[in-house]
Amino acid sequence: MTDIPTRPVLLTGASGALGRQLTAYLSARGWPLRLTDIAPFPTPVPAGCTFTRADLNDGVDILRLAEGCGMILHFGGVSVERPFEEVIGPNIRGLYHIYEAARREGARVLFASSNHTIGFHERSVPLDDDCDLLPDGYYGLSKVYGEMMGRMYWYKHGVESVAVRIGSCFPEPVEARMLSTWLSYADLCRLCERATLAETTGCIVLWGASANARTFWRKDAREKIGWLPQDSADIYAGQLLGKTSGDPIIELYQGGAYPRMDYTRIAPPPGHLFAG
Ligand code: 15L
Repeated sequence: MTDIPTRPVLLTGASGALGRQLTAYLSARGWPLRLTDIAPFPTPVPAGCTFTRADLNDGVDILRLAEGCGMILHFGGVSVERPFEEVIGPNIRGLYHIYEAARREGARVLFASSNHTIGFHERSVPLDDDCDLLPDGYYGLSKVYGEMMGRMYWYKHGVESVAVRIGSCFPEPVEARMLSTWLSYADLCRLCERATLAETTGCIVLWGASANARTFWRKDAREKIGWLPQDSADIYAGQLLGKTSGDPIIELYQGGAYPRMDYTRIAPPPGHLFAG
């Protein structure tokens, strides 16, 4: 395995927080990056990379950008809970454009999925990658759609996908829940590097979290790409363990504040710990 992909890598969402981290890490290693985002790239574009402003809704632009690429790191789209009408364009139609481009180019996709695909699972129950999908809002639902789109393109067209259910990818964890869900920037960058360089991946799901002792998540397909997280939220436990919300719904579910947004039930369904 070489350390530099032979074909260009398309990175969507390049101007966002995670996109900028990936750009810095991969361009420093001499990777041929094609960057794109609907927003301008906020700093000078690194040598060896190109940046093109594009809307994921524009299928022609996305197909053109992906020409000749062997990998699409798909971080573009809406990345937090938003009303349905705002999510549908970038995260549903845009995703179709990404997978069509991958099919035409014979490219692999790394899909930035989210823990909000499973946000209505209780924190007390550890999950494997094949758990029931329980999205906690329209954003999480769009990520479920993305994972299913990857499966369909794998079975129908042989397009490889690595769906990463990202926990909380920030410079450092800032509240107690993130002692379970935190993913360091460095672990994310190494994961994307491994997912791109791996000989084959098939269609797999990974939990995007660092090596946190308090994790909610267990088995996944990380051995397929040879990735192991090297960082851990554990060193922040002393300062964060007491930093909880005080809201029983937020504290019950893995998705934290997302299940609580626009929540209109009087109590959780029967069987959930909180009930009764
Ligand atoms: C996500 O999917 C979001 O993109 C991020 O902003 C955080 O809210 C994260 O999940 C989380 O659950 O902490």
